[in-house]
Amino acid sequence: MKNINKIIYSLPLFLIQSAYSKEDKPMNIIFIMSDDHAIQAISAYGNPVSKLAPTPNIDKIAHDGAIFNNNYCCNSISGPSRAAIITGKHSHKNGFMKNWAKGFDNTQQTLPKILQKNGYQTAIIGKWHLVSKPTGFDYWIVLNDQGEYNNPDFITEKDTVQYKGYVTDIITDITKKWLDSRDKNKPFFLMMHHKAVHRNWVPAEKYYHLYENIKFPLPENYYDDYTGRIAASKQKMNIYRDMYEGHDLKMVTGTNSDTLLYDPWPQAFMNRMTPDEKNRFFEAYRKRNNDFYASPKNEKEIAEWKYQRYLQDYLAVVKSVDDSVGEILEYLKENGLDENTLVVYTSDQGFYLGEHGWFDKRFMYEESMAMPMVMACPSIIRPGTKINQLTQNIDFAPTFLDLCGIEIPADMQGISFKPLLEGKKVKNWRKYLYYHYYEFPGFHSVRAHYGIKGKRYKLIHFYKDNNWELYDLKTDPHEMNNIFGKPGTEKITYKLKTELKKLQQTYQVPEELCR
Ligand code: SGN
Ligand code: CA
Repeated sequence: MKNINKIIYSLPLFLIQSAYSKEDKPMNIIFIMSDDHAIQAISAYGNPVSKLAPTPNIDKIAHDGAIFNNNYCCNSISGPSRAAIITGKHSHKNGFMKNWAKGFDNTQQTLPKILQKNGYQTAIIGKWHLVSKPTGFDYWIVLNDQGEYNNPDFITEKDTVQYKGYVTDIITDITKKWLDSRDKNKPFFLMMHHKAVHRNWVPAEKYYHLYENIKFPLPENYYDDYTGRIAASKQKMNIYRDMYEGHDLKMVTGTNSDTLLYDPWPQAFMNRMTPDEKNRFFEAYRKRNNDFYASPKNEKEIAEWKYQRYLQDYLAVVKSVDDSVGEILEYLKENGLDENTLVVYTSDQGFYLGEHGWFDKRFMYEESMAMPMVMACPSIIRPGTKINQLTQNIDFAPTFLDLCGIEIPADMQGISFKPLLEGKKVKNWRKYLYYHYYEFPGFHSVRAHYGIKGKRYKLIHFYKDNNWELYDLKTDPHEMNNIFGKPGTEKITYKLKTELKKLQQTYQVPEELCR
């Protein structure tokens, strides 16, 4: 197949088409990625929270295809995860290590560029977040930085245009229009990147009330005191301490007030709404906001009230993303594209929904390092496939190339998991993943760290302060008990440190980035 592709893509298009037998028809890929969508908020993963706020369309992909149960990012933050996805390389290799970095070097080799060279039509619609201009795409229309929920701006090669409406719906509409107008003689690779579910979690108007009466279960470690975990004790991503009451929690100054409490970025929120939209927004939250002021509350009650408000909004935002996935699946079916298109749903990283008392991500702990991922394609994936091996975002690019029958460049660091999708047994699949977070100082004050993750144990090094953490995920799945240095852990610590060194050598992590 590799060689066939090399030959046929150097032929004129009409010859390419006739050269493929029906089975050999090149695969299309729709890569749907949202932002900050936690595994806990996807019902296919079965978490109690998601049972109260199900995602039937994302679940349908899992049901018809594969669900990844051990899929992780290499650096839990937006730009770096996106750069790892399109390059198949760890952050230090693709150069985009922090959101606050200078722009992504867009002259380097990327997945869309390789696909484009091999006859694919490529497009990106939605969040880009790599600062420099998207390259390797025949069509691109991207949000400005994080983008806005209401009446958002979109940037194209030519100009910046404000669209009317709710960002998730707009991205879906633009996607369907592009699918309609694309060159139907070519296979396509489409990246559809939602702004949702990113902070500050503004639901679509039709969903303002969706979960207002639902009480979500409080994580058992909501009141974590971070004993034995120094970096965790120094973060600034606590729901009850660090969330902005106006901007994030939509709290107002008093009974019947239409003035938000602290909102440092009105330009990205309130100022995007028309006066009528603003009125409807405050009306929708009025009863709940008045109820808050109706009786005095102690600290604990406020902390739990904030948790509920956060989840109600977050999950209402998820609902629109799930609707969007449903629309795309429907579109593929109606247009006969469902058999030969790989549909992927994932998120740029995981997210905290109150575990450890947190929102946001960045830490190598499970909730933020894990990325949800489901994918379907009837011609290659059996319904109900479960992938339990350790996979990582650096694997996506090599896997997609492999699925398209295109040679994987030797300098990509990820591994193709195509055989796993096909249900094949793979001997010697990797046992450990490498992780490295760099953005400190930065938002939420998470110290830089690197580490190694196996299925059972995780070793983390906060290298600036030389603090180590070790977790046994089997006995301590919520990573509350740092056992580094405890009697009985000598052997596993030695083993993990040795494997960690090996990974740093294999991936060629420069020493100066580890101190
Ligand atoms: C914004 C958010 C932060 C978030 C970063 C990075 N603040 O700065 O809470 O950690 O983005 O997120 S906000 O109030 O402006 O939304 S990322 O997903 O893009 O990496
Ligand atoms: Ca993100």
